Amino acid sequence: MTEKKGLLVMAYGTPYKEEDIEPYYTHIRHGRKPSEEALQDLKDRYEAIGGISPLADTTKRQAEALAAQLNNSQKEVQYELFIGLKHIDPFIEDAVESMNNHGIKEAVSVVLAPHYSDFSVGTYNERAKSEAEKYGIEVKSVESFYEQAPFIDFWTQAVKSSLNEIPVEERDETATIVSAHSLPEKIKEHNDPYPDQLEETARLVKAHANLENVHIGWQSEGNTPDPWLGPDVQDLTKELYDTYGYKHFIYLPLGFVCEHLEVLYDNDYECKVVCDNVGAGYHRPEMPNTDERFIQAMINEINRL
Ligand code: FEC
Repeated sequence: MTEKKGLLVMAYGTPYKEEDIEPYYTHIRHGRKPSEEALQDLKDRYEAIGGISPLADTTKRQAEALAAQLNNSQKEVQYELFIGLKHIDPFIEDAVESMNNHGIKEAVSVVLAPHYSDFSVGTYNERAKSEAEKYGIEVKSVESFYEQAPFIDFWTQAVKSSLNEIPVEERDETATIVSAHSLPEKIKEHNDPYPDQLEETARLVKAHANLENVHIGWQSEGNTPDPWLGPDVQDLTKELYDTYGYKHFIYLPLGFVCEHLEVLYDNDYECKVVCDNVGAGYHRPEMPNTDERFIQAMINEINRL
């Protein structure tokens, strides 16, 4: 008989309409309302990418692709999909409650983010597990999938597609900037694996794509007084241009898994402005979205639980 399990897919979440921006931002800030100025700044960034982010729709498509590919890959378990978001409804807790209403007793969970930090994936998993305990649901969680061969293969092909946009004679004068969302530097105090995992991802993509000039940067840092992991991708672009005079920059924001505000604004607008100012070419390949290799990377980790 086929066993039934829950598949809890967790993601950041995004405002569905303009009125959602304030409560969403307040939730990100742990209940503290943003100032008028900070709120307007965020509204302006959403406006600049077309009003709302494609994240809500892409998260749904990614979760559905994962459920379908996972169910097609084996016959022993039938996975039922539940989506839980970190900062907007349906929240992670709503998804777990829904699993209980559907009679789920065992579940696997995955966060749509490749690298582990106690600050990011750790908090999603904790919220899922503590809610599941209330209902007696057993949840096994994927912690990361950045090392999975299909994931590295996706980014290897992606960087090659960007290199192909560059004239052959200028490829040696091209820098690849691998990045993830910055986090407060204090994560290093308890040996959080996040910075090392990004470094390892960059090493693997560099080796597989046979690249020369690979640099690691951090992006989208928060607006708080404490220091954040750096260098920031914009500062790094300027520094690299001043030092090496690169003619092209390829951005691989591979700590994210689809096009959303942090990629469409922080890379495609802000980094492009820096490239335009120094007269260098800006390149950013398509993000994983529902690519089969990206989905397979998560399945491989689910199968190891
Ligand atoms: O497209 C969209 O609408 C939403 C895109 C979005 C993603 C995302 C992913 C991550 N974040 C991470 C950490 C932090 C920390 C703070 C923080 C703040 C924001 C703000 C917005 C926002 N984040 Fe986000 N993040 C996205 C959006 N994030 C909007 C608030 C305005 C701003 O600072 O720009 C700082 C919180 C604080 O102030 O205390 C920390 C991490 C990820 C990647 C992993 C994941 O997806 O969970 C880490 C997508």
